[in-house]
Amino acid sequence: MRKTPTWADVTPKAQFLRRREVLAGALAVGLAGPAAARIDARPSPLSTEAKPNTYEQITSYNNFYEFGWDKDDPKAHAGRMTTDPWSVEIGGLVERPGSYALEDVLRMAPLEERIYHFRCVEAWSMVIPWIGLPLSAVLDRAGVRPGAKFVAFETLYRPSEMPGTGIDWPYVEGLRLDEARHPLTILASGLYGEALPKQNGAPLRLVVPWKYGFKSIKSIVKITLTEDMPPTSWNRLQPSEYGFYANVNPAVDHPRWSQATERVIGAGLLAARVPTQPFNGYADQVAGLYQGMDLRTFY
Ligand SMILES: Nc1nc2c(c(=O)[nH]1)N[C@H]1C(S)=C(S)[C@@H](COP(=O)(O)O)O[C@H]1N2
Ligand SMILES: [Mo]
Repeated sequence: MRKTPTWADVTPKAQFLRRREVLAGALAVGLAGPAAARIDARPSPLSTEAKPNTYEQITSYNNFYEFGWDKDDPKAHAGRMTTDPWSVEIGGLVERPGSYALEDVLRMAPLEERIYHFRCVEAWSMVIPWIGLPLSAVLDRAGVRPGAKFVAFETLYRPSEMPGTGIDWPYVEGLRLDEARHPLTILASGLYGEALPKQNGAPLRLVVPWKYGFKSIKSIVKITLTEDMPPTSWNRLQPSEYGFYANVNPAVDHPRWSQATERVIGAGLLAARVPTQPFNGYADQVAGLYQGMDLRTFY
């Protein structure tokens, strides 16, 4: 049987060494429970200074439609999804296509700076302390071939463990290659120093903090480099409402609601909504990717 990834695989090395004294043996991520597993590693310089939401908030208010339409469905039902063993098939326009075991994917980047505190936004917003690695490191390891322009992602499709209906599964998403290579684009394998909870997309999910939440596809089993723009689930379902790019843009209303403000999860139900920032506050880093594009047309 394949070995469960250890702290050494998913947390910065110094942090791992410090924690080893504390945990005294409870090294396997799968064995360390929520209470045992908090770490306060130094976050990547890409991180926001804002205070992260609580573990409880991050893991009980989710969208993962394979498990139902309500925000509490993923926590209630994702537990039945088997995530070990796990492998990711990397293919298309790459030099080294193949099926990569999760542990090998997690080792594709150095262990420093694995903690990223990123804002995520939808009609609501949270700050989440992810553990992850740059997607670019994985793309480099697979060897992107000339001609590749997009990266397509696919979620596990296993109806026996996924009771959700209403979408043409599997969930698929995509990024332009330069978006995929941007240092803010990570593959997350954990949060708050623990292996990723299933409702958040265990064992490996995308995080693209300047885009609306739905781009950040969960429980990834397939990554394919393509020449053509790949299909995406929400665009396929409702093309007039969801485009390929899905950059956070408060100036453009969704056809059925304003996108100008967000409810900050944890601020209290009576707290005023706050203005949503262009590119979710990451404009300085990513606006250049879209220079010359009309972001009202390419939404
Ligand atoms: N496979 C899959 N990935 C998914 C989804 C989904 O339904 N299935 N929902 C998306 C949506 S709409 C959002 S807002 C985010 C939510 O991520 P979170 O629950 O970790 O906050 O996951 C995205 N990734
Ligand atoms: Mo979403």
